[in-house]
Amino acid sequence: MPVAVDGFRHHPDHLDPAAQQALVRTVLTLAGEAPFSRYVMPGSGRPFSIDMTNAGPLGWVADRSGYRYAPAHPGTGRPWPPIPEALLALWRTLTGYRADPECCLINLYHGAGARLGLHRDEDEQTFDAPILNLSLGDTAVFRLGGPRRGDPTRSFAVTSGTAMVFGGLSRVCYHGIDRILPGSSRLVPGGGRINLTLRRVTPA
Ligand code: MD3
Ligand code: FE
Repeated sequence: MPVAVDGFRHHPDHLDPAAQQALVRTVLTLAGEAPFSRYVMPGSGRPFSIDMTNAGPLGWVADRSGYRYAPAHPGTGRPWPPIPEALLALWRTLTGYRADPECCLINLYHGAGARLGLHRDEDEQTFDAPILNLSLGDTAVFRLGGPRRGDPTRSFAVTSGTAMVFGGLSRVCYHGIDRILPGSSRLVPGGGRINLTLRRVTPA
């Protein structure tokens, strides 16, 4: 356990190589239906350095007017594809939460410049449910702080096949991805890292 924060659980190698490969294929199939987008940040309009898409009844989207959950893909206008069964099974096992997630955000990190600044996940209507996070492909340097922006932070490497559960206090902690170690895995075709973030959006 590299970091002790209440409610945080870290499971390196939770997914074996065959399960990781199957999940990558599932995600790429899903992205055929709901293509990756490069969102821009509200206000500044600066693009994120990662590509995103979603599965589930509610997808997380960003544009100049803000961050929100939407029932349809902003580009195609079609509903997001359902969250794959394999991911629902992992959610049930690892979180034990009484209701299924409503959003599976899929982040694709490509190349050395891809990062995600320190932030909190706070666009949800409830923080009662934990967040389940799965990493596939290149190793990421993950940073975890406390519930306030100025709190001290720790960084640690997150490798392919890792599952992390953010419940309790950790649910409201600042976190981000400092950088990706390019070429550290051959799992994702063309290189890079895929992160799956499963969230409950509305109260169960
Ligand atoms: C800690 N994604 O999509 S995952 C995100 O790997 C996001 O792509 C990063 O942060 C990624 O919002 C980091 C780890 C993560 C996700 C949710 C959390 C850490 C969290 C919620 C609360 C505390
Ligand atoms: Fe986050």
